[in-house]
Amino acid sequence: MLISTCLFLWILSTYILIFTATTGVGSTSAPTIREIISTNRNPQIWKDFNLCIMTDNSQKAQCKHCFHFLSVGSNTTLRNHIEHPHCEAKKAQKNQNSEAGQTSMARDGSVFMYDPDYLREQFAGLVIQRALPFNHFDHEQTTRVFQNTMQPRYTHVSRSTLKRDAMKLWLAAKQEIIDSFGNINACVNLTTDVWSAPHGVPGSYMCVTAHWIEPGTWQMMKRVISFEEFPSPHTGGALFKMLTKVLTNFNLEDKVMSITLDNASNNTSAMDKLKLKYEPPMGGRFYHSRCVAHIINLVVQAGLEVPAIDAIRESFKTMLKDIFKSSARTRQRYVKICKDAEKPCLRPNWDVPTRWNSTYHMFLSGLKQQNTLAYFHDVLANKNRCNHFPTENWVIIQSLTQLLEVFNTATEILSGVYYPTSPLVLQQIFFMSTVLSEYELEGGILSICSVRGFLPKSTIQVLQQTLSS
Ligand SMILES: *C1O[C@H](CO)[C@@H](O)[C@H](O)[C@H]1NC(C)=O
Ligand SMILES: *[C@@H]1O[C@H](CO)[C@@H](O)[C@H](O)[C@H]1NC(C)=O
Ligand SMILES: *[C@@H]1O[C@H](CO)[C@@H](O)[C@H](O)[C@H]1NC(C)=O
Ligand SMILES: *[C@@H]1O[C@H](CO)[C@@H](O)[C@H](O)[C@H]1NC(C)=O
Ligand SMILES: *[C@@H]1O[C@H](CO)[C@@H](O)[C@H](O)[C@H]1NC(C)=O
Ligand SMILES: *[C@@H]1O[C@H](CO)[C@@H](O)[C@H](O)[C@H]1NC(C)=O
Repeated sequence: MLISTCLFLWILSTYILIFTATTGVGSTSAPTIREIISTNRNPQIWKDFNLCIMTDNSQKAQCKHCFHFLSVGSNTTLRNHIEHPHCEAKKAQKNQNSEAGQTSMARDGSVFMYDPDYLREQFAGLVIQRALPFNHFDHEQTTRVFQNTMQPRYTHVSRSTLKRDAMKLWLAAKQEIIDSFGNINACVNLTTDVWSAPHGVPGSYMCVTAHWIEPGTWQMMKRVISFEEFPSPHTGGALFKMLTKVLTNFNLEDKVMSITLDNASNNTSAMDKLKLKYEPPMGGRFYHSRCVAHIINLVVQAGLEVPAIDAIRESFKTMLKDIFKSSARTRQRYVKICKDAEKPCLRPNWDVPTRWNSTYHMFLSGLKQQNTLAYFHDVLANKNRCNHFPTENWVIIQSLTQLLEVFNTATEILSGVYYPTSPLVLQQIFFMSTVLSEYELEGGILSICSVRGFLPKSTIQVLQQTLSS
């Protein structure tokens, strides 16, 4: 009883809110309610209506369920509104053939209908989009809160139900893509790579992304169409089988213009097999694209492995470790120095071997606090707590970071997802090779530690080869 009273109050307050909203907004030409007056007209009819005096002094009947205004003149109209029914709220109640009071107003004044199936679909969508666990709603307390405060007819949504709903949504979305590929009159480009799960989780997965230009709108579209376990060994044959499966399942066998992947021999053999099977357009000239970002990555990795550069990186890392990783007290002293000087105190981005951009970001965050780092490290070194970090290393790192910046920018631009990247490749390669040539000509700062040939001429040629392949 208490619950239904609360619910009633809640619905009532919603009504009042909406009511004030609608009357408050009434600056348009339509008259709004000025006063609700009592009436002793035919109570059989008027139990469902309020008799209202409007701002233009006319009288209107307002339906208590759907808030529509009707003329007071016709008893039949009023009766039909409720009994026939024309009233949306009454209709909804009838469709649900349930106890009265289950429909209410939505915030925009339309009729709100509680639909458990719709709710579960929304839950599934929420769980997918926000990457929530399937058991997110699977707790009796959640159920109780929902039932007591929002919807008494809410039923418990268990983990298995939610999983089933999510799978249903996924299948429907997949089918939609498959159907649209069936009808599309355009070429589709695929991008694929193999992804290893983070440590602790076994297995590796292959992800395939599709890009195409939607013929009607000229919009570039992007969909991840496959994310499947791809156990090693990642041989060319296995890769070929996986890709064939994806192409067949997605109606794409005669529509693929180009497939982009890392430049590796396994990938190449798989591409050759696919070419034989599908005889792609343009004699397959564009069928196998080698990922430029991956090649840039290889180039920079090779550059960073040059012993002199590696030594600089290691000494920089050691310097950071002296400050941030030797002891908590040392770190706190450093933080205090930064605070007193009103300078940024950034935690270093430690580099990881597989991502050269982590080295770039480590240098970058270090350079942002160069003065404080250099000062404090000198203090430590003067107390013989660590070795001196040579001042010229800072200069080299500055120069190196500038050089890496152009590669980082190119990688970011060419890794774009929502715009075509192939028209940008030439431009970015031009930027990179220009900067490299400048460094080579100047000899510049890098020659201090005799790292001339940091990136040999051949590297530039490799970059330029990408264009022709
Ligand atoms: C292509 O080869 C590279 C390097 O061997 C590998 O990392 C990548 O995952 C391969 N791509 C596919 C789609 O198998
Ligand atoms: C509507 O019903 C009331 C009471 O039954 C009656 O007095 C009134 O004349 C009716 N109005 C019309 C338009 O029929
Ligand atoms: C598809 O690939 C072709 C050939 O590599 C390229 O010219 C085109 O821009 C690509 N289209 C999209 C939408 O990525
Ligand atoms: C390439 O294929 C060979 C087997 O043919 C496999 O041992 C190797 O791991 C594969 N390389 C990559 C990078 O997947
Ligand atoms: C480094 O590059 C990877 C992709 O190669 C990217 O996902 C990551 O966000 C980059 N790191 C930073 C700090 O920009
Ligand atoms: C791609 O790989 C092949 C062999 O795996 C190599 O000969 C070729 O130079 C590479 N191309 C680029 C642009 O790196």
